[in-house]
Amino acid sequence: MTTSLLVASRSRTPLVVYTSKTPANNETTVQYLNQDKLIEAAECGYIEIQNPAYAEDAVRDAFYRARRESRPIVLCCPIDLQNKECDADGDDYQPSTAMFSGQQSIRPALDRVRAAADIIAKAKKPVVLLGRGAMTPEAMAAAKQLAQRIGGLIATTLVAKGTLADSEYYVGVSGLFAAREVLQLFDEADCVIAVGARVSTHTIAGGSAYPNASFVHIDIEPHKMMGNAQGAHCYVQGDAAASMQELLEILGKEGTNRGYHTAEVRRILAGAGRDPAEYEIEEGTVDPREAISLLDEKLPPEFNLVSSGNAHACSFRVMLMKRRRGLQIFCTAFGCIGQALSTAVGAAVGAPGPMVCVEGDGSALQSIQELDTVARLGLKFLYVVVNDEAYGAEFHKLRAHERDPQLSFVRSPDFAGLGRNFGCEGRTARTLDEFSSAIDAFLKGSGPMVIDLRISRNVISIPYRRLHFGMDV
Ligand SMILES: Cc1ncc(C[n+]2csc(CCOP(=O)(O)OP(=O)(O)O)c2C)c(N)n1
Repeated sequence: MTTSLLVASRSRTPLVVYTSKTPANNETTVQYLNQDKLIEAAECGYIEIQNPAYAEDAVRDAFYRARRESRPIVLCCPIDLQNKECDADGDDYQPSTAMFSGQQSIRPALDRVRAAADIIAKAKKPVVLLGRGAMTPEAMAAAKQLAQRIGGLIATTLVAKGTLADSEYYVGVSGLFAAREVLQLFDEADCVIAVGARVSTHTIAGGSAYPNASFVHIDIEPHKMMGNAQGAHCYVQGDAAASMQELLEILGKEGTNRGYHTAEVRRILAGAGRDPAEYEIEEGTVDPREAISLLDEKLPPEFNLVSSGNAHACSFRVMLMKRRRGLQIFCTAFGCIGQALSTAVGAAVGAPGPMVCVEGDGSALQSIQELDTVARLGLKFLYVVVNDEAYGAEFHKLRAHERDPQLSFVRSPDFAGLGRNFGCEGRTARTLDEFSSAIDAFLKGSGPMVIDLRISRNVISIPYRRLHFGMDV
């Protein structure tokens, strides 16, 4: 629970969590906890109702602050207060939405936009790098226009993966997860326009991506350092859409530079990301690369997808699930595992359309009980457990450091059986055919399904080969 609070806070999720606490001045009671300290450490806000007359305002305040601060606010009504009379009956309650219609879009300062436009106008090979702050329809429309105008490649951060994926110059996630051919294109870049992105060390591959580029960094927050501990050549503080629209105004409609928009780049991108490495696939398991590509092909693009983003097998999903999706969430915040299933349940309730959630077996065991909610709500929900019967990330790291990899083995329960016991349909897939027919059955049905996908431990993902085995792939 505390991990999830921190994850929600780092993900900047507006959320109100209702809780209580043991009676005041009784620290010997068995359930006593210094919870304000815990909540503070989890980087959330805390509101405690100490007077019943304040209860109604406290509720509104909690929602107001959650929306304005874009993080979880824990609202606590202590147990000894719950027996007291509250004068408010809720009839006159005004929700915080009546008082706060959301933040206005902040226009950037003109001198900064001009300085940015100067850099961009000189660029021959620009890359437009989009983060989560550039995922509104207005920002996406402006980014598309900007990339079109300047001949830019479109790359994203991990959490913004899939943004403008329909563009023929979309190259996927920037950094460690990028295909080799894409990294080679980045070597030629002379300008990166990062919008609504932190430009973390992951996004710039520890500083090795874009060796020759000037950075224009556009973000709503005051100046931020990038992952290489450098400030951008030009930092523009402003709303993503508004700043790109201003840039387009200054740059004008026409340009002579084609940048990356050539037949040769399209040819490179069409063949990018193939992994020719061969591995022995153990009996009763599948090659995760083939299975994930199959899943990507079979799922209709409007289906929503939630996936863990930190373990080993997630690298296959990030690199090989290429099609556009409805809602797409990669749970990477705080670098922790075990958050995808619960996140997907919330997202499935909030977002229209079927939900697909993909995570590893180690992660699945941290929150498998959430399947109860999935079954109870009768959601059209596919939970794919990518099962290598190990903490795969640890397995490969132990091998890379020539330590005993068996320490990472986790004997797997029967996830399909667990799914059935929770009230979902359950299938085990040990071959691609079994996986394919399980997905077909899910697509035809209307309820939830768990697929226990047994994958080979021998296949090492490209990011892990790069990062832990020092391979130039
Ligand atoms: C909450 C939490 N516990 C432990 C870790 C360390 N850790 C990172 S990846 C990983 C293995 C995850 O195994 P699994 O979910 O089966 O995915 P795989 O790596 O096999 O694809 C572990 C234990 C972590 N990041 N977060």
